[in-house]
Amino acid sequence: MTDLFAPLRAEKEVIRDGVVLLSGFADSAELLPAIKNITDEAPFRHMVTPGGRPMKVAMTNAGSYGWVSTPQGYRYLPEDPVSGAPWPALPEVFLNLATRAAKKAGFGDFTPDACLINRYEPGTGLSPHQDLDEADKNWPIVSVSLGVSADFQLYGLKRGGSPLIIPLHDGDVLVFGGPSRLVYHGVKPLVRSRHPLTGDQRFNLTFRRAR
Ligand code: MD6
Ligand code: FE
Repeated sequence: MTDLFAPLRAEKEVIRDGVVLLSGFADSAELLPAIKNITDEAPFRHMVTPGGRPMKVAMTNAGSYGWVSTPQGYRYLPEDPVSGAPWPALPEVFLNLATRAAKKAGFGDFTPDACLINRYEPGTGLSPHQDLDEADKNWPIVSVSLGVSADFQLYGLKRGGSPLIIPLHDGDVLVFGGPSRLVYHGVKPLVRSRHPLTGDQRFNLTFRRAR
């Protein structure tokens, strides 16, 4: 069938040097069953921050390494500390998507070894942070939004200031790298709404090269 909206959809938008938005690049109907398989093995959990508080965003991981927050700090671990087992492998649909997105965004060959999976409920946001726990910051991060839409906050390389707001919808892919790899960013608290495949929830996948 002809996609009547194809000419209207921004294929690739350079938001700023190193931040590229690929609108509608990912297919949630294909990715959500893979998330279900992963979370059957490694369920979502509310990790505890170094400050001692449970995070509002529920998280889990797939890949050779998984990002964890503990009272002792943030790090990448090859095993899920809850089960002691290795994190579930990156499914082919994940790998394929992350590699194609990085290439399309202009970052060349990218093979992630880690995928952090975030789950947001209405009212849940993520406070501004930098992603600093990966060994080599020359690799980009590929971020995939699924389900309910959210407002992404893009700051600069220093804390503070007023952010650029990027509305992220189901299937949007944001690629972050180069001179913007270390910018501060966050997610505004999720506004209650419904998506046919995720109900009132938003999922986010961030593909990284941890090691
Ligand atoms: C989210 N994303 O969209 C949270 N980090 O739910 C992130 O924290 C993030 O989107 C690094 C690079 C891209 C991101
Ligand atoms: Fe982040």
